[in-house]
Amino acid sequence: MIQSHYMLQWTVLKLPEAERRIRYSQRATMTDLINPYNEDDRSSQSSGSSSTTSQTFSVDETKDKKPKSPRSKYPTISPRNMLRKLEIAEKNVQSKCPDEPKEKDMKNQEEEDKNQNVYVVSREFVDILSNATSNTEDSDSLGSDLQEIIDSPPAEKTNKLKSKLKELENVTLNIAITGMTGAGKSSFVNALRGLPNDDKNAAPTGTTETTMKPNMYPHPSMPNVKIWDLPGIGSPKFRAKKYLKDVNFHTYDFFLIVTSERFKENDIELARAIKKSKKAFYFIRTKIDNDIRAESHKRSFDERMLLENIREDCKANLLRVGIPKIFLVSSFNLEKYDFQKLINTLEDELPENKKFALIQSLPVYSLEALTKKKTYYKKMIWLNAFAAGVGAIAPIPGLSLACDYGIMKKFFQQVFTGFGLSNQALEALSERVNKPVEQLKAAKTSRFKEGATEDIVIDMLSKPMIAIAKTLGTVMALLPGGALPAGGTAIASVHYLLNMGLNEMAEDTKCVLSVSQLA
Ligand SMILES: Nc1nc2c(ncn2[C@@H]2O[C@H](COP(=O)(O)OP(=O)(O)OP(=O)(O)O)[C@@H](O)[C@H]2O)c(=O)[nH]1
Ligand SMILES: [Mg+2]
Repeated sequence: MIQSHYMLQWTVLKLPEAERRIRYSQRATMTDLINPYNEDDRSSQSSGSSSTTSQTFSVDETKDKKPKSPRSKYPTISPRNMLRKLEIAEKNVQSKCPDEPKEKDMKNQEEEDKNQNVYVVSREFVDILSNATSNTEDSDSLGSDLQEIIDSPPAEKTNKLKSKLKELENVTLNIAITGMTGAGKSSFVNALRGLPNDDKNAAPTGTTETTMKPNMYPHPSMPNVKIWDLPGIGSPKFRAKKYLKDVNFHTYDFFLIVTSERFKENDIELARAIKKSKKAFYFIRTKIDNDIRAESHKRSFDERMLLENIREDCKANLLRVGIPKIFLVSSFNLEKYDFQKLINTLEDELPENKKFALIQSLPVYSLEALTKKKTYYKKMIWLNAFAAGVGAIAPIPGLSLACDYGIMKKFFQQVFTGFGLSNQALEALSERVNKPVEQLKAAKTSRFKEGATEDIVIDMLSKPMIAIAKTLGTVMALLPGGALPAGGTAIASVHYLLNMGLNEMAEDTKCVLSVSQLA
């Protein structure tokens, strides 16, 4: 007993020295250090201790084995033997440490290459989590919400995830379009909704039409995004304060003040009143295509200069409003001029949930718009994957994964409409870009070309590709923080499949844009 106590003390004292020597060789791991003490126990050890390191300590130790004290799990090993082991370990380490790559490293590399997807996704996961934890002030961010959900008790997780998804789906965004009579307000409303002016659901436009009261136009696929076509402000007796009261200004998240010429006194009046009521506003100089057309016959025509002149002219008119945000647009060509700049500005200034709604609701008019949308859907994938995986329903015979595939189907349908791949959206696009709709439809070649159906989801879940997806679960389960709850494999697999579907539909959209000559 006295001897074993002495040994214990020796070991404790000697460990830092052992660690120093082995670490000095820059090769050994903590498992290497632990193993010599655990050899007796290895069979009963948990899988946490790696057997690959055993060769480092290959000396036969049987003669050093002594019965362990029943009260202590500490090793009983003589100091002499301990040093011998360390010397051998160091020799082994040095002889195995030449600069050229080792077989094991190459294998690891191969494995890493093979699972490149896995690592990319893992990094993305870590990013989301670190954003979530570093950005605690931004209570609106999806990241921190997701973190909070991950941390909540298992029984609450599914409901919280589903309600977060619902919240994102139901978030309301009210956009007010105002400006002079005939400025192009209703046409801009239609453009934002991805509808041509002559669509049966479009806001009425034309030189004789006049919008007399606020008209609400829900977005065709996101009814909670509401675009309000406000009455014109052309009357000489215009009173901005009364106008704002009449149109119930509280309703709107921000105002877009549209003009097709110079901004006039009424525009300035209105902007100042909006500012006083603490709402955001942006100036839209529309019908830019008309200006370009009118000037393009001149020999000195320079489009960039013309746009710059219009911008400067607008600024000069709006000096009394401070530093105005002005965007030059054409409702018939959103892919041109400043429309994307307007969206980027709104994206910067809107709260997280609202910008989600805005980006999702916009028509895909260019590659840039597609990329932006795809980025938002990628963020949504985490939430959907967690919701589908954590709330796993009972396994379905024939499917290699138990998950709530209804959530997957809904996500795919959202992406399908969001990317403008539906027949209705392609018909509208065909009219705008003057290409036969059949040609646009033929550009879609993915499994989603006819729509995101339940059969596709079930088919995806039945394929052996799930095996690859499952490795994701393994890798992600190793991530620090233990953030993956039970069901991690399902979450990772669903994530993998949602990502795959999103990429396929993005490819289809690229092809449609290309046929439409928008990309
Ligand atoms: N070329 C071109 N024409 C446009 C654009 N926007 C609107 N127009 C045309 O301008 C005219 C008036 O457009 P509307 O959208 O009806 O204008 P409004 O501001 O809603 O008019 P009121 O409701 O009467 O105040 C229509 O003939 C539109 O086709 C544009 O960006 N480019
Ligand atoms: Mg109108």
